[in-house]
Amino acid sequence: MKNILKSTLALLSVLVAFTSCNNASKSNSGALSSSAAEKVYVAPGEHDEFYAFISGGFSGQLSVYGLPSGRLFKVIPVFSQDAEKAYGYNEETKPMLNTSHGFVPWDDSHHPDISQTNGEIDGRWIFINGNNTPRIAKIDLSTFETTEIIEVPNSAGNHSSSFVTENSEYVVAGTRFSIPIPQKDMPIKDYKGNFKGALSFISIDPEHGHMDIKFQLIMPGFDYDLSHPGRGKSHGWFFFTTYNTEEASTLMEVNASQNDKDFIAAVNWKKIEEYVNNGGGTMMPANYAHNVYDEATHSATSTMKKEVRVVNPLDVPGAVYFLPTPKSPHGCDVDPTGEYIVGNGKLSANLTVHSFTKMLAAIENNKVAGDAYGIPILNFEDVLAGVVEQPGLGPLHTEFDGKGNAYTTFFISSEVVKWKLGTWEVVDRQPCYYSVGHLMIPGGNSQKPWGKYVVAMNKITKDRYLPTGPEVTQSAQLYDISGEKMELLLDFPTIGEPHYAAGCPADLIKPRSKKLFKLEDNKHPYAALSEADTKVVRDGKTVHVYMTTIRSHFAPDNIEGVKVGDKVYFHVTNLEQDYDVPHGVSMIGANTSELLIMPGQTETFLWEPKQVGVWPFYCTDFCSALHQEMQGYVRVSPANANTPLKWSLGEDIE
Ligand code: K7E
Ligand code: CUA
Repeated sequence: MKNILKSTLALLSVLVAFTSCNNASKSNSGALSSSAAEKVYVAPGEHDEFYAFISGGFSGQLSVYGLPSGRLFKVIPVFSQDAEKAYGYNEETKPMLNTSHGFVPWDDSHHPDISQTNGEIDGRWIFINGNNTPRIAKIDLSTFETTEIIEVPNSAGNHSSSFVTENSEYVVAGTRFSIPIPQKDMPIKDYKGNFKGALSFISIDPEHGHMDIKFQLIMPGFDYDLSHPGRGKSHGWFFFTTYNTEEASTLMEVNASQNDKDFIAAVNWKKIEEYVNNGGGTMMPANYAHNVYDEATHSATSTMKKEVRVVNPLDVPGAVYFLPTPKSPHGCDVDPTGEYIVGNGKLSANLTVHSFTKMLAAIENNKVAGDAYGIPILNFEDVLAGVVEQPGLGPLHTEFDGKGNAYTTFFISSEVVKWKLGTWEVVDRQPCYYSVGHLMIPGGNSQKPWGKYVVAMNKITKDRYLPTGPEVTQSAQLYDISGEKMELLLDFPTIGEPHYAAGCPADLIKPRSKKLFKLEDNKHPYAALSEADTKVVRDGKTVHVYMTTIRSHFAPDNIEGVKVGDKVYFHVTNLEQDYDVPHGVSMIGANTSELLIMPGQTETFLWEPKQVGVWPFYCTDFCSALHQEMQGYVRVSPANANTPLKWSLGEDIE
């Protein structure tokens, strides 16, 4: 058995190599027609039709592109420090990266998902998961800034996340790795039966989007890989793929690939919500960070939360079922009607599609095939809607165009395959260059996809771009799917490894995009709202500089009386009230990044001068014709000097 599996895996790797070469030779003849070039051409000064938010994978960030052009507009810092925008470096945003493990300035971000109203994308917020130190972040799509991060306790490898229900009631986090709950010192070999997997339902406040863990469902110790919400008729349910139902803890590529079928866990969250609202579940001690950025103070605060509500699925009969699904399924995708649940079995020859209606009937008729740790397992045949026969090798993810078609990526055979819901026939296939992971149709996780384009996100690019040393770019590919046949239009490089993406028409976001922060709304405790308010204040060895910027000077621009060993905080307010006029500031020898301050905003960096002298600072963002004159000096005296504290602008310090 094990040997057979090993040879299967070996064969699969050969196939990867084969298909890649095969594709490479095709790619030369794959030169695009001029009509393809026209379809992606967005003339200078024109706007793209869609936003695409592509996860940064191991960069920990989220990048913003236009479709169809593939142009990169912004990298939004989320889980990783970003010196360009001072995120995680300035005093205001450092608390965003606080966790129960302390300051964690990196994560692995996989699945962005946009908020919804009535099953349609509403363009208010976008959520994304941190996979490594389990977290979910919320980005405000009026500022394109990360405004909230919540850590997920009892979790490890927050992978089946962060998908949003159709009225943004919940954003969901499911653990990839099961662990002891609560954590404790125990032998790894005792995994089976003792480790557990938490599925977390995090409520979203409809007005402000604030996140709060409503409950965690403590499930058997499988790996919960991906998930999607029910919608329409299946609204109120959530579906999670599992693998490693073998509950192995070593040599997983073999030991977690033994069972012919793993499960999709179907969770009736409405039922559990009702149970919890009636006082069900138990509060369990926990320790997790909740970090919130306040737009009025332009500052984040981090609060450690000390308990979480956990629910044992056996206490809520009828709330959780297992649907047998071949074989180590990865993607768990629900079609726009909410009827079909696609389990993308990585090691399965066929693609399995479950029927929500049949699932309800099986539950109704109490047709149960067995149980796993007391959770009922339904019969495979009772819930099966159909199979797509041998569509390709290594299915990962499926999206829908809203016109009755599904599109599945195949990692090993490196292609996107289009098939029909209901008849399960394959109608088209197009190669990917190479080894595609996720794909994205704008509005994909909703009742209303915009089935004009699909973006395939590829793991390997090899010969597609100019070489850049051993590390070559990851890449996305854009296909036109408006016709019967898919047409490859464009390759474009991505930041980090693109996993999932989310997209929507630009018109949903553009009109709400903020142009500046109003100075009169600035409640930062160290703001200087005019040049008259600027000052330098000493408090022991700490010095606070209340500084302003406006084209083209700092106030003050000469400071004396700072000493070696001081902690100097520069609190810099940008007095500009015009669109697109940030100023930057940096100080020689500061052990942190520059600041990039938006109009009306205040940001702070810390400088600890170590050397006596007269040291310059300057504006880092080219803001006017006299940007190069936007500079100043700080005089640093010895630690025991008596130089009086003074500051000025436009006059000599006396
Ligand atoms: Cu398939 Cu993390 Cu969604 Cu990558 S995962 S591909
Ligand atoms: Cu301010 Cu350059």
